[in-house]
Formats: sequence, C-alpha cells, structure tokens
Amino acid sequence: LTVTACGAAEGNAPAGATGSAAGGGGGKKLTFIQGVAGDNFYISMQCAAEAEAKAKGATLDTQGPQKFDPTLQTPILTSAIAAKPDAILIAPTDVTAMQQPLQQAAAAGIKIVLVDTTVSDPSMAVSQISSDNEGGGKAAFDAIKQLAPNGGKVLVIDNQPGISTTEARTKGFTEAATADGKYPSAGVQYSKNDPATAAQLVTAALAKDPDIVGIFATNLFSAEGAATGVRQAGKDGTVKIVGFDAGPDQVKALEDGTVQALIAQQPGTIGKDGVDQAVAALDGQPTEAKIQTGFTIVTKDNLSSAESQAALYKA
Ligand code: T6T
Repeated sequence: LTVTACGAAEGNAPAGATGSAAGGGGGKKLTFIQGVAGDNFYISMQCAAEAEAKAKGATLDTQGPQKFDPTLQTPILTSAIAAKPDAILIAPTDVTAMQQPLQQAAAAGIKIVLVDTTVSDPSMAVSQISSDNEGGGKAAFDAIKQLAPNGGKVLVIDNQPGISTTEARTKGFTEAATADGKYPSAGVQYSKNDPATAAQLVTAALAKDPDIVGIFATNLFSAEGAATGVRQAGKDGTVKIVGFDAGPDQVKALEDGTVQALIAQQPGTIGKDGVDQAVAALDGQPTEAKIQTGFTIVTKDNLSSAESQAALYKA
C-alpha cells in the first residue's frame, strides 16, 4: 500500500505535495517502509522524513503493510529492493523474520537505516534510531505509581512478541513494578495491534481481577483498545491507563478522562534523523550507529502546554 498522508496544509510536508513521493528530481532516491500503514506514529515520521528529504534534494516514497506483520512487510521490502533505491529507512516488524530480507537489501548495495524498531543483528544497517523504549516503560510505571499510590495489580497490554520496541517497554515497566514490590502483575496480554482485541482482553482481565488498579498499554492501538475496554467495564477513571503514543484518539481519551497519561515519542525526529543518516552514508560521511530519542509525558493537566502540543502526532 502506498501512503499519501502529508498535505502541505499540515505544515510538515513540502508545499504542493500531493502524492507519496517528496523531493526534487535527480537526487538520491530513498524509500521509507513503515511498520504498518495508517498509524499516526508512522505518519508523523513520514511527514518529517519527506520534508527533510526535500530539504536535502532527495526523493522519499513511503509504503507500509496493512497490518504490523512480517509476512506482509517482507514482500514490500522485496519489491523495494527490486526498485533499487539508494537507501531504505524501515521499521522492521519482527526481530527475527525481517533479518534475512534486510540482509538481502544491504547485499544489493542499498544503505539501510532502522527507524523505530530493530532486528536481532542490526549490523547490516548504517544507523538505528529509536526512542528510549525501556526508559519509557519505566516512566509509564512511575506514572501509574503516581496515579495509584497505594499499589495494586497492574496489567500490561502489549502488541505481540518479537517487536523490539514494545518488548523493551514491557521489560522497563515490569522490572520497575517488580522492584517496587507493591504492584503485582496481572499479566502481559497481546493485542496483535488490534484495538478490538485489546478491548476484549481488558474487559476479560477486569472481570477476572476486579482489583486491577492500572494498565500499561505499550503502543497506540493497544492503548486505544484498552481505553474502550475500561470504558465498557464502567471503570473509566477508576482503573488508571498509561499508554505509549499520542495519536488523536488517545488524546481524546485523555481529554475524556479514560486515559491518564500518554508517553509521546518523537517520530518526527526519528524520521528526520533517519533521512540525515541515509544521506550521510550515501555521501561517504560518518554515520551514528545508534541514536536514541526522548519522549514527553502528556497528561490532561499539561495537554495545553506548548511542549505537549508539539509532542502530539499528526492526524
Ligand atoms: O509505538 C509505535 C512504535 O514505536 C512501535 O514500534 C509500534 O507501534 C507504534 O507504531 C504505535 O502504533
């Protein structure tokens, strides 16, 4: 699926951009492969990457699978390799399954930049750029602790095993909760990036463990579904939800009081840095093997601040 998300009116894209390719002619050819299409996190990344590509006289086209699924992402990568771009920016959807296809891309002479997620052996990449995901998981626990200071059971709604980012978030959260001692685990459940599944998991978990005090949802769609599940159980506001990401639906849940805190990543910076690293590699300049970006904790109280507003993802 080719994505056409960044309109000039949204401020982040080149003026007059209407399609999926951005940038001037004759320059370097970059391809961005998202983890999944239609995800505000990757849309924000795309818009910033397009703008940076244009600024560098390069072209960037964006593609993404319909689901966060390596069996759908692999053919997209394979056809991208056949189109022979100079560089590919990619968020691999599985640490193991995307390893081989990425090695093939590098072997074809294409510069690889891993944005957001990574693979087990990222040595084929010229650079990796991601949030401090483990630190973000710990920050999520600190937020739950503030919201439910007396302790109690905590549930994690994760995406699926094998995703570097969300696994690191769960690890950071779980280790912090275990170290604290007052927040026993009500389990880690996998939404497979489907809000409806996340909602069902939460409703079932709240029926089984009515004493759950907090839920950590490790990404955008898991958080969206967790909010629905808590609302359906009639526990909005009572069970505290902290979610990774800050898409429009999550901001609405924050305003409504269903979700109490959002850990907003910096997808724009990841996209911009990704383009810069790819261009540096193509120019024979030094690259940074690993770049870690930060996050902003957005709550209802600080939502109107300039910092929070700047951290929200593109609609
Ligand atoms: O949380 C982001 C991203 O960092 C993660 O790797 C997958 O899920 C998102 O795209 C949000 O849906």
